[in-house]
Amino acid sequence: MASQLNQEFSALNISDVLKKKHVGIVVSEWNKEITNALLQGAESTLKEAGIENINIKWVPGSFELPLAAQYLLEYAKVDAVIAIGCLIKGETPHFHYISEAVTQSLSRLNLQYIRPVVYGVLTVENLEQAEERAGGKLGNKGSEAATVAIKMMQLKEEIHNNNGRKKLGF
Ligand code: RBF
Repeated sequence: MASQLNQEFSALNISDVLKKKHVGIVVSEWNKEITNALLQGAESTLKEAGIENINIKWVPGSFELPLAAQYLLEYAKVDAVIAIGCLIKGETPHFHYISEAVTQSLSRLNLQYIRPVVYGVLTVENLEQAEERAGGKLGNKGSEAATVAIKMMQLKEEIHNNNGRKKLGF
């Protein structure tokens, strides 16, 4: 079943602007069969949009995603970062602590660096729910995260260029 975001994505223009964009992906090794499927989804969606500059960095677990994202934002050339992880509630009593820390920290990076840092972290009850969202019947949330990154980069271009008015000096 195609997700709403992916349906919208088909209507997006593949522009020259997007081809020049650099996107970072930070991805967690925990539940690697899931995160790898999410990564494949994200990568192929970016490539379909014409984005070839993709910098992928693996981290040990979801808790490490915000710092790795910050490394990319600070030390590499990236216009957006996608964070991919999979937290399974049944497997960790730390679930709430880790998911809250990751969510808050990634959220903060968006505003700190004024660039999209997209949340592609599954927070699910069990492995079955994760599989459904990593290329199963509920789509691929990695692909959706890539669509969000593309949309936000386009939004920035649109507002930044301000329909040409800025160039006229008004
Ligand atoms: N990281 C994940 O990405 N997903 C998990 O489901 C997950 N479960 C964990 C369960 C326990 C008990 C611990 C200690 C860590 C877990 N982690 C998980 C790893 C965590 O994100 C981080 O890599 C480590 O805590 C080291 O900072």
